[in-house]
Amino acid sequence: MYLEILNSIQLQEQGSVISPKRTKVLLIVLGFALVFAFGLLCTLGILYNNKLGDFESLNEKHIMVSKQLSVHAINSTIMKKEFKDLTARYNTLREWLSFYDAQSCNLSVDGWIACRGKLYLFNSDKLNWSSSRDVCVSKGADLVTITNQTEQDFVTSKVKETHWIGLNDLDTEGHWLWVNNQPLNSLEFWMKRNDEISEPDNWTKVHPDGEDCASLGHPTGNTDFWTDAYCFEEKRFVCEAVAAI
Ligand SMILES: [Ca+2]
Ligand SMILES: [Ca+2]
Repeated sequence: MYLEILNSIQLQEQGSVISPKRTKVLLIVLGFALVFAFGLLCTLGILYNNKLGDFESLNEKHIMVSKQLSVHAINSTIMKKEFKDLTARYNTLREWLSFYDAQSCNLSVDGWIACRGKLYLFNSDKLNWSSSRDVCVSKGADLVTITNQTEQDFVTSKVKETHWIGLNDLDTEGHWLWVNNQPLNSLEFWMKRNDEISEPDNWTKVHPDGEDCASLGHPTGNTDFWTDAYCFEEKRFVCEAVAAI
């Protein structure tokens, strides 16, 4: 715009003599143009400074978050290593305890196995849960209660197929009680399924009452976990007694 005005003046100077009134108008227009251009430059400068401030602020946050992420990554790596070491030590100790049990748990009278102050009887007869319990009680014992990992490892090491244990939710669905009336605590060994419902699933497809008695293992699978099953099913069972019989 400024150049156009100058060109206009030059052309007019070249072509004819400019009147003072016209010159004054042109100077006023030129003045406004300069003021407008200056204002535009100032506005752009202010906008630039604002954007620069925003950028610097974002840059500081970016650096701070990057540092925090680095710290978390380092902490995560350290925790993973600690967890791996802990797992290795746990498995070593667990194997040692199993080995110790294998050496120290001895066959006692009438097929009972003495282990850690308890007596266990692994019955090969197949009975429903209630009758299994009756047999145990008749021997001064009860169905086994499993209260720690070592006991779970010991019991499962002795069975090759599913066995009844002393756990049920016969009175209240989902409220599992041991035969000594102790509720099942957080230590449990229910079978976990990744893509299906885990045990206990109170399966009702075969019988509408669902499954209310716990057993070691599954009729078609391993025995190192628990499943709930129909109490009328006939299975082998494990008796446990605290005192010598
Ligand atoms: Ca149930
Ligand atoms: Ca089940």
